[in-house]
Amino acid sequence: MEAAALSRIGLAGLAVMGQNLALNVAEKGFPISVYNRTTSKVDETLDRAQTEGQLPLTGHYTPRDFILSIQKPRSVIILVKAGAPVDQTIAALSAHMEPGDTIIDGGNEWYENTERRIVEAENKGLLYLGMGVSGGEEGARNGPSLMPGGSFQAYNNIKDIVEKVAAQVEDGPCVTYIGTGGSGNFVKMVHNGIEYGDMQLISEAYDVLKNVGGLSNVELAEIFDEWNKGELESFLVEITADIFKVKDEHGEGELVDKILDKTGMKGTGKWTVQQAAELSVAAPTIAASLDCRYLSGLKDERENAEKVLAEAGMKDDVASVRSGVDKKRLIDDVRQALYASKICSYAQGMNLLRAKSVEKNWNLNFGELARIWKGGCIIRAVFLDRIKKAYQRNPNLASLVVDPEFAKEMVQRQAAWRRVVGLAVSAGISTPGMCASLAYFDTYRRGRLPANLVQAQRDLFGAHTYERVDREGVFHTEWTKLARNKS
Ligand code: 2AM
Repeated sequence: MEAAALSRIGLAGLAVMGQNLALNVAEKGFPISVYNRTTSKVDETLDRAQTEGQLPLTGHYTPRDFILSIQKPRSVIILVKAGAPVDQTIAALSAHMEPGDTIIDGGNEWYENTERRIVEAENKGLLYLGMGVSGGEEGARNGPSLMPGGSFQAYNNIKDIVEKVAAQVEDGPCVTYIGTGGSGNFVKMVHNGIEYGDMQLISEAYDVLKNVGGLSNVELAEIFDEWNKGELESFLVEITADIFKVKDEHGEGELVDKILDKTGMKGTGKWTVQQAAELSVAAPTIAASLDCRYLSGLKDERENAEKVLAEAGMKDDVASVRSGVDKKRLIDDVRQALYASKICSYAQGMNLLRAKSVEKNWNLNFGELARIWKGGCIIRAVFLDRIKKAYQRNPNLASLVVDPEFAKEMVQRQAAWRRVVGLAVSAGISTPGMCASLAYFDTYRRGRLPANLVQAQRDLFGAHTYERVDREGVFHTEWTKLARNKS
């Protein structure tokens, strides 16, 4: 093959994300080679490249032909299922690669797998990136948010490509070099955890508006459309408005009411909560959203519990709470509660990232992370620009909650937030995400907590000792003796 015919980059793994990302790369003017274990997907992608604008994309049917069709130093993106398939694909492709070539895993991979593969690649002289890709099918095709971590040299080799392929916002492309090791995968994992939180909080806003406010789907669509013009403007709020508008083709009313209330998941939310626990970082809103997915899965048990508790005398208080509610005020309160809850959820996600960054020496730039999430990805939102600015004002910000701008916003919204949570509690409508965020806020902002009592208990039964507020040192007290033998 002549040198001129070589592709600039390759992509292996042509499921939905792979096909769309490959077409995106080609459309941005970078000739790309594609490969898939099952060759029919290569042909499918070739067909799409033709019909979607005669894009510069060539299909290859063996790992060898695929690799040899790429110009050196080669960069190859892999988009296959996380775990063993990535190792198998790397083995098949790297057999034909040469020192200086780069492997880029674009899957939702566990960051430690990436760190292992970085070492394995290094042993062969290969460079490696673990690159988080967010934005689903549409984002992959038209502009995702990209989170590449690993070899800086490897990043520089593809910088011009990823900067064109990524979503574009007013302050640049939604991609940046995240850091060394598995940082790209880790950041993508926390992004997904934050996404769980956002979706949970929106579903709670829906639940309260629907059941406490009595809003119809038509009204909900209007409210979410309106919210999408203000501080809550975001992809998730926008698509939520659309969801309420879709009629059920099999019957009366809207499709949303016919969907089984059991949430699926692929694991990144669980990893986020596990990592939070490992690093001793509180992430209650994200944990609540994960717990809610687990509980949603117990559909039969929940239906049974509803019945058993009704028989035991449980009353439905929704109607009585609803009768006392000013609908207009509730809608405005829920908007504020959602916003304040989101700030706390993002504060948790960012603080988890900071803890990991310190542990791994990744030197993460939180303002940049907020910036590359402004476009392309599922959590894209206008509000991320405010987070970016908060970290630009103070890169060592202890928590978003104490950024002067966000602090003001929290104070302005807290009365509405408390009203919503209070109403939901009295109506028996569970709002675990909003409650978790509010409790996080109220715990974090209090200079004195009842942890003194917990320390006393620990010292009483386990001689774990305690410190005092008024003098230096470590103390132990014979609590029981002093309490019971007063004389
Ligand atoms: P396939 O089309 O040959 O199944 C999502 O499943 C993508 O991952 C598909 O492109 C799939 O290829 C690929 N994939 C899954 N397991 C794989 C493996 N062990 N080796 C190579 N590709 C794999």
